[in-house]
Amino acid sequence: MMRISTILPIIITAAFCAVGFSTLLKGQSMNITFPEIPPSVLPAPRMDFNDGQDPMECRLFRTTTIRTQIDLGGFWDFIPDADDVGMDRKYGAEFPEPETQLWIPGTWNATARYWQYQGPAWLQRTFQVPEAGHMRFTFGGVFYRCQVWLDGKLIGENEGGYSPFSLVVRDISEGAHTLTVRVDNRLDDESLPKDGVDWFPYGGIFRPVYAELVPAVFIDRYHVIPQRIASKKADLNVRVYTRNLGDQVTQERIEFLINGEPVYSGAHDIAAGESVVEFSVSLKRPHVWSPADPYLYSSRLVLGEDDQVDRFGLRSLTAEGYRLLLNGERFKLMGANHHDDHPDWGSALPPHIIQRDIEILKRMGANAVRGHYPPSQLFMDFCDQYGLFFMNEVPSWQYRPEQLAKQVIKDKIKAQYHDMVYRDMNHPSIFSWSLGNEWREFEKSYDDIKELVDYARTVDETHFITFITGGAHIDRSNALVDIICTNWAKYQWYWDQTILDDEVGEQSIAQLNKIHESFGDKPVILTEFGGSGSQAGWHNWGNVKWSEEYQARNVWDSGRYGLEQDWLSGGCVWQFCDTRTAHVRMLGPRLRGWNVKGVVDGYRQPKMAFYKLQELFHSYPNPE
Ligand code: ADA
Repeated sequence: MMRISTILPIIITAAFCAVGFSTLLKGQSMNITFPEIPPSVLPAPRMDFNDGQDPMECRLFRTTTIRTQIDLGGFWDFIPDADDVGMDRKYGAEFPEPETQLWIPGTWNATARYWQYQGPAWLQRTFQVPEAGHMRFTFGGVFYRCQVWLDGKLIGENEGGYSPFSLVVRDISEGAHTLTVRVDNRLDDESLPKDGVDWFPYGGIFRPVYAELVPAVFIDRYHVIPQRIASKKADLNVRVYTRNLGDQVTQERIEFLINGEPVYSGAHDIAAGESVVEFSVSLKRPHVWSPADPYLYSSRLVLGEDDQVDRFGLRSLTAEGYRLLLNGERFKLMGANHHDDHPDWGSALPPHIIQRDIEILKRMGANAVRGHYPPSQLFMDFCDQYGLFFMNEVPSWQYRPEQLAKQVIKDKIKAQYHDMVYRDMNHPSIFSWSLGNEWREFEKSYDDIKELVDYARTVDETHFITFITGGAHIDRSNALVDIICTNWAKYQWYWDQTILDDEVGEQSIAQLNKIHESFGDKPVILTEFGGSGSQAGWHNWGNVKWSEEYQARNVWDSGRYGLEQDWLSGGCVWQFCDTRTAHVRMLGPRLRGWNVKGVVDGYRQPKMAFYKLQELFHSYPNPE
């Protein structure tokens, strides 16, 4: 038994501790505040007319009320093919003994076993078709090259990881079928993105995959394109992309509904193969979309025996000299660069992680996000719904002039650009389309850039078209685009003696100001600002490289400069969260093989820079 003389000191110490601790808690006055997420987005607005759940979790709403849909997500048999023998051995028809099962949507690079694997791999699953008919298979994103077999027969292939692709199979029978996919995540000098890109080339079927029974004449997609938005009326053009599997023109009735109300009905000839049908509608007293009031319209298009549901929003984004106007009012963009990346999920971000990222961005005070490639459609739906603009881009990242001069690369840029616009036209959150990022010595590539911009203008002229330059470098190619986008930081990161040096800061500012001197009539956006890495939790008194202090200071000084200049229309911090980077970047400026320039870490815990950015963004309110 313990004697009282022994336990008394313990009791006294414990009592002191308790009193001391509670006093400490009471007296605690931390300066960190947590601004609430704007009330307009909590809870997420419900839509009156198309709230049905998407069974594939591909969208925030159900995209059809007619088609039978089959979710092809789940466990697929998996085998890597490091010796690349699967084609010769006809794995498409005779799948070998699998090594394991992989959860789809998912990437093998997020599993312990295949963490580093880059090469071809094979996946297979069976599924049931409830009734015979024409079947359309849609893959939301397969990185990077793939071939697809149905019941041992090759039905199609695709290159480029970030846009969906569909394959149609006629007259599929009722019952069990097998889908086999070969995926290869090796990149090279002519891939898009190229080998050595500064993010991880996660391999796999990493976005939702599903099948649908479609009639012989069906809707591939439709775009609602605002022509004129005034306070009393908005004029809209509806463009329907149709597929007719027969070989004759057929006549079909088209009905169009907005918020459940029929607004158009007409008969249209639908040509065999792929074709486009257009009609116009108008809307009284339009409710415009903005980050402060992200109002969405619901719509449904019926074509004969098929239908599709989608949302759209109405907003006008224009430039008046260097000023950006959103719905006629001055607007500054404040955001973060976002990669599809998470230590546990890799590039296959599940819906709840996407939603949380969006809520963290809103809490930060952001009204925009930028990506190096199109994110998932679910991400875009969340941007629409929560009120975040998205600066969309194709992953033509840091090509050298010799690469940009190659027709094969330009054609891939054009193809991915087309697919990006085709998928995302209806999202009011789309701010701009970018043809690429930080092309090297891009002044040598004028003719190639002109070819790409000319192409982009044939695809869509209703959004800003741009490309992004590094380090505030500009030349005559910038005159070709609608807004000038540059990546810039006040202090350097890649220099040996990385320091927060005033002289260095003044030089960077002088370089940045040259943009306004040369292109005073165009809006300028800092597409990446403040990029500095920090090891989460590492602090010191000296503002030393890799410390949270260094990062916070560069983010604050670069961002504040950007927001204070009347001629600058805002920017996006580089970057939202820490991200894994390509194998070739394991050493040198990448800590543990990660690009640690996130203002939150990989698991989304805040660093000092997050709070500084939050303070900055919340002190520059945009008009409600
Ligand atoms: C550039 C590039 C980013 C990233 C960044 C960095 O700004 O656009 O993708 O590589 O540099 O971290 O250095």
